[in-house]
Amino acid sequence: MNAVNAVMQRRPYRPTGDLFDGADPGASEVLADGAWVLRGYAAAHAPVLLAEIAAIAAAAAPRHLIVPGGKRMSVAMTNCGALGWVSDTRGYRYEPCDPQSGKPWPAMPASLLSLAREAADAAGYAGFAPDASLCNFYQPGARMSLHRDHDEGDLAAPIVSISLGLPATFLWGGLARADRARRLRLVHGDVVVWGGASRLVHHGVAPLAEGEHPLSGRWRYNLTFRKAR
Ligand code: MD6
Ligand code: FE
Repeated sequence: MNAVNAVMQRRPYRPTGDLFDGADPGASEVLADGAWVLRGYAAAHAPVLLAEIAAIAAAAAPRHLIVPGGKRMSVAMTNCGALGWVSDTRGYRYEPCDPQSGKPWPAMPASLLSLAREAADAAGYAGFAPDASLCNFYQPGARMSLHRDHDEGDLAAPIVSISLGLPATFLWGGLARADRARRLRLVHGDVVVWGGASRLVHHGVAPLAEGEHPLSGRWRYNLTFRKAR
């Protein structure tokens, strides 16, 4: 079954717009070949997800990593799962333990794992078994420059990305870094699934605008699930 049929069988397509911010769990949009935005897919689960994020942050504090060039990221990051993504002056990699504490990353909560699996399945990627979830914490002004996610051992697996809290402008580029990026608004509850022909597309996040979200205050959270090994 291809991705279009998988989504169509599960959820009838309905066009969306900002009117439906986080409130239309039935809608999905094709972003590119292999890439989907499932509008509002996680919205109903937000209270549980936010509680899990708080527990993860309590066990492994979000921190501003240093990129190999020496700059400090404006987004604070932590991880859950068997492996966690880290960066320092030596490079980017996945590590089984939090370098800050020496302890294993907190386990991936079952609620997060099952939601990520279901979203992947809805986009036509059955059997997604993530072993890493990067948890990103944005405050107004924080941004992520264009990058590709290519540190994972299994590039055949998709990435599932859940957005919560303040809205963001997602930058969706191309396979070449110089390709012009589209701007896409991601709001609370939106889930992006991408793999296949889009797996190595460049992407980023524009500086987060000031705002106040009823559930998260001045924060945007993003969880990305990957098969790192
Ligand atoms: C973010 N996300 O949305 C940053 N990467 O805060 C990512 O860098 C990302 O959303 C790969 C796949 C999905 C993503
Ligand atoms: Fe990324």
